[in-house]
Amino acid sequence: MNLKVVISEVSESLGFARCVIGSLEPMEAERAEFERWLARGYAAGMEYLKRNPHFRTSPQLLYPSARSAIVVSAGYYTEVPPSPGDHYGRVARYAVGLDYHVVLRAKLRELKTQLETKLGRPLIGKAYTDDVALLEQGFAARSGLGFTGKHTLIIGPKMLGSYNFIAELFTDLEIEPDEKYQGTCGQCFRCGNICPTKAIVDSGTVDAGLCISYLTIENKGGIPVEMRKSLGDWVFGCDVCQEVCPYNQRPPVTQWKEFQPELGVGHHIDLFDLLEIKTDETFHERFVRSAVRRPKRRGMLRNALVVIGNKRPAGGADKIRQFLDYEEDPMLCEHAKWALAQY
Ligand code: B12
Ligand code: SF4
Ligand code: SF4
Repeated sequence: MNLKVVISEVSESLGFARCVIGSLEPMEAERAEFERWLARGYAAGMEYLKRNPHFRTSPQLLYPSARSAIVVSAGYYTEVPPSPGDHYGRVARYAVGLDYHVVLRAKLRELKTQLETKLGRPLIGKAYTDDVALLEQGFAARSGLGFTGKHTLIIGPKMLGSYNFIAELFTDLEIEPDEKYQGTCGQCFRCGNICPTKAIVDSGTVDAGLCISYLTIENKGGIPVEMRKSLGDWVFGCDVCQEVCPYNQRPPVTQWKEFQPELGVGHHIDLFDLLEIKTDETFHERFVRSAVRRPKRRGMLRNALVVIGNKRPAGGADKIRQFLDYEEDPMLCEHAKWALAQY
């Protein structure tokens, strides 16, 4: 039985776009790049990333019983419908459906179970995606899942593009790792030229502190006044650098129902509705199955106020005044007054 063929068949039948085998050797070259990135201050307020660069680049330490990792990509691309109105903000495509952390880990556990049946023995293994102390892009690139575009995202071969999550199943299977995939951006720098905040600072490096994705999701404070206009209508995340990429011009639409907008928050969120959410509990209940809950009520309402200020929808000024009548958080009140001043 050819183990790699079995793994690839099972992974394909579950809907993963691509599947490769990663070695657990330390990621020395990637660690050097990562440390350079940290030293330039590009991790901004993401303290968890600064804590232990050694660990994030030592896959063996993550799961000591493992002997290799099955590295997969899962497409999440869906078409964006026209906006329902001016008082709606855009959601980045990766978050329009159900929370991918839950979906992907469950699918990887299914992969493990099916492999156990085929191999006729239990596997020691663990599934990871995103919130794991591993530099997933460096790991995926080294394992041949795709190549690193200048926007830093992994671009898959055969026009798979970059609208793909990365996830890993670490197991005790001894398998020969795959080779690095050789792809290139060539002379292109469309992503860097179009980025609204010039966050792609040189070819292949993102200064997270400037990235709309960071500002709207990870950032715990206010959005700097001078950057607010650049957010445009992005209320959660940003896809601009991916939209212009030549490798994403005919992206495969995801076959996974879990990532369809109908099951999640969709491509557009009603900003006036967001302003009506008065407590963290209500916010949590509303977004419990969505990645959009990450910035919490405070972060999401901050974003909504910036987008309202940028788009100035009819009726928005009244909504903001009503909001200011009861809101006590000084950061949110400052954003609300800024938004009002845009009318
Ligand atoms: C922190 C983080 C962010 C930050 C910082 C992003 C960044 N570019 O660094 C912010 C909040 C801005 C962000 C935004 C987004 N993110 Co994010 N994010 C992460 C997270 C948690 C860690 C990334 C990290 O450590 N960056 C640090 C820097 C140094 O990494 P890097 O620039 O890629 O450099 C590495 C490699 O490129 C390589 N490398 C670069 N140059 C060189 C040179 C040499 C010689 C070598 C050997 C290696 C090398 O080595 C470096 C170190 O390993 C990962 C999940 C994870 N656990 O890894 C998801 C992850 C990267 N994010 C993801 C996604 C989907 C996004 C968004 C598209 C979401 C959105 N639509 O809003 C945006 C894209 C913005 C962008 N252009 O990057 C996906 C990317 C999937 C893919 N196809 O690549 C990931 C992998 C999550 C997942 N499991 O699917 N993200
Ligand atoms: S996600 Fe948006 S802000 Fe961030 S690098 Fe890409 S285009 Fe720039
Ligand atoms: S837009 Fe151009 S430079 Fe940027 S990732 Fe795509 S191919 Fe590379």
